[in-house]
Amino acid sequence: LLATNVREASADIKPFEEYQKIYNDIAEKLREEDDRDDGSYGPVLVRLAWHCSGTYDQNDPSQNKGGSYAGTMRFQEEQNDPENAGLKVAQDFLEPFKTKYSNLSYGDLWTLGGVCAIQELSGPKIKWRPGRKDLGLDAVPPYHRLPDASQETGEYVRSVFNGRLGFTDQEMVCLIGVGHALGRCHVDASGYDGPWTFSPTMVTNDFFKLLLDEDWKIRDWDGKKQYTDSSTKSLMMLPTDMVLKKDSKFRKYVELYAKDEEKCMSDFADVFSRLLERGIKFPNSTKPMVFKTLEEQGL
Ligand code: ZEM
Repeated sequence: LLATNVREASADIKPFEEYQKIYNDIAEKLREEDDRDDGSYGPVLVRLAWHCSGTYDQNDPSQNKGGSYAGTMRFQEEQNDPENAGLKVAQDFLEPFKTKYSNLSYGDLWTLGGVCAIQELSGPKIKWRPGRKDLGLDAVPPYHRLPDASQETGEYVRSVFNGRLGFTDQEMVCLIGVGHALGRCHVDASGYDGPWTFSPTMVTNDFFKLLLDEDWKIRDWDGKKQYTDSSTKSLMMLPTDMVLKKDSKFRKYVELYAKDEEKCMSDFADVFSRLLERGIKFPNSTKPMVFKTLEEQGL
């Protein structure tokens, strides 16, 4: 990464125990509030962490480099990016902790929210570092950096994950497939409809198995072009998801992750952690933190 393309994280951070407390607060709220979709706000928190990070562009030397550092999705200007439709729910869910922990930045809060959701939904441990700072309106990244689900070529998906975010084919397959084990599409947000898996509140490698094993047909409806499984007609795939099966360079990793859940989870933990840190340089004094789940603490 080019040196001009990173922002320096603050070395002035709280001790580990303080962040574990914030983690616990978020996890407890996740456990208590089940009035969303399949019973959890976890998936939308993961999507918020991804969308605040996924605007990073390694080739952009300007102030609008994007990434999770600046917390700019708090501004209408970034919320109005059509790809961010529906994410206000996640921001509102986390807002009380911004008030309670007054010097916690939005970037730290939203990325920690994603880490907490992954772990509490039985996912792997995600290493996380604090020190992001809220910046002003001039740090809002331009639109069209986040991927458009209607694009159905490997070239397009690579232009986002490799071109801008700097991930390999294997890393992008891992990120998309584990991310889309969780949650669902909402007609009133993206225009797409339905979940990818039968267990949308559990972090699994099921997306990869279903993508390979099911017979996916274009759904017959008057909504956007999406795919549906022929056997139950209750699951969905986006056009960009289908690319992972059709492009042979992606498909070999789909096959790998469908077969090897352990590798899938450890690769995901590593790449998701790096996604949340795109465009940020942390001081050597800031060591990666690994939080205990509520269950591990007997809470
Ligand atoms: Zn998603 N994603 N995503 N994604 N995503 C949606 C929902 C969720 C794409 C995409 O357009 C969409 C990654 C990559 C990509 C999650 C996590 C991750 C939705 C539905 C769309 C349209 C939104 C709605 O209607 O509410 C595209 C095109 C991607 C890449 C090519 C990556 C990477 C993710 C994390 C690692 C999650 C968890 C959801 C479910 C949100 C929810 O509210 O349930």
